[in-house]
Amino acid sequence: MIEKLNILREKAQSEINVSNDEQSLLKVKSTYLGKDSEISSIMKQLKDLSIEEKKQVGQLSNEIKNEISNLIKEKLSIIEANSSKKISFDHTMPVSDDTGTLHPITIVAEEVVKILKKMGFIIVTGPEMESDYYNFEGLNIAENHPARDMQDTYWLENGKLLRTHTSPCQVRAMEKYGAPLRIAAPGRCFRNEDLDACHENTFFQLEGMVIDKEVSINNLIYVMKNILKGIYNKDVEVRLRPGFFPFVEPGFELDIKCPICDGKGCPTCKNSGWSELCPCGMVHPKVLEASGIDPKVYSGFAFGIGLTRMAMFKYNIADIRVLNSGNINSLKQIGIE
Ligand code: FA5
Repeated sequence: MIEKLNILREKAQSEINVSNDEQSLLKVKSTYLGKDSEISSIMKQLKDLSIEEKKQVGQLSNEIKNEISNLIKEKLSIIEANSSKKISFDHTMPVSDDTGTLHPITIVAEEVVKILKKMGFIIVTGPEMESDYYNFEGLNIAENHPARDMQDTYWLENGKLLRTHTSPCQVRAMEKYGAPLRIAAPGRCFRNEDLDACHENTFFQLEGMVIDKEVSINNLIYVMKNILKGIYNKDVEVRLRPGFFPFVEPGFELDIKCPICDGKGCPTCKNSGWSELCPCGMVHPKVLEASGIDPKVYSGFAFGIGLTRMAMFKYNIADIRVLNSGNINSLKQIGIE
């Protein structure tokens, strides 16, 4: 029996060695360790042996069974490791040394987000397909309000619209988190626009909102200055003029001196020398109230940065249409690599 067991041991070892897939290993396992295997039948005959033989044959049988079982486990784990390596390397993938770069708008968005995060803002998002309520009503822009004309909308067959600004994120955030609140919401917006050097039908904004006790215009100006300094790495000349948006009171337009022509006048700034970058203002009490925040306790400010324009000014891109062109050569000319 001892001799037979040793022969079985050798046979099992060599069969495990040549098995290169899970199926053949499971077959080896059933041949040598299964109920009907020769080792099992030897174990069944132990009762007929002398005490001494019983001890020797029993011990050897168990030793061989453990050895075979371990060898099979080891081989299975090698096969598994090799197969996962194969999945992670796809040799059919095209290889290119032209690896591309982040889009200028993405770079600017990430920079603004980083600055705002340092000031304790959380980053939120909202849907590009919005309801009338979040895009207009919840922002104190009632149906038939003339302010709707400033943002000509793409209406969808399901009654929703493509959001015209990131301001709906204000309402969603107030409803979700209440006060106090500090949010930044970067995202894509859509308007039915006549295209020119600084107007696209698809562009990016970044909404910012702070709500707390005793928030003032000074806080708003501090945040805006911090952002501009961080993005342009220099002092940018800005001006604040009154602006009207039904969801802020008072409202302002923050313009920057046109970096394309240095204030001399060009098509990008419509020859005014100034470019509108970021409307802002103190949140209208009606907007706070509609979202369940008590305007007697809390006040706040909000701003909507034109990220697309910010990218134009940072990289001296005179025509906004370059940014949506998907033209890699244009990106290379901008010098981001
Ligand atoms: C708004 O969209 C307001 N929601 C901003 C706001 C937020 C006001 C919070 C007050 C408080 P406006 O329509 O001006 O405002 O757009 C904001 C910025 O988006 C503009 O200054 C401009 O930089 C950019 N922008 C607007 N329309 C276009 C366009 N067609 N193409 C490229 N950029 C645009």
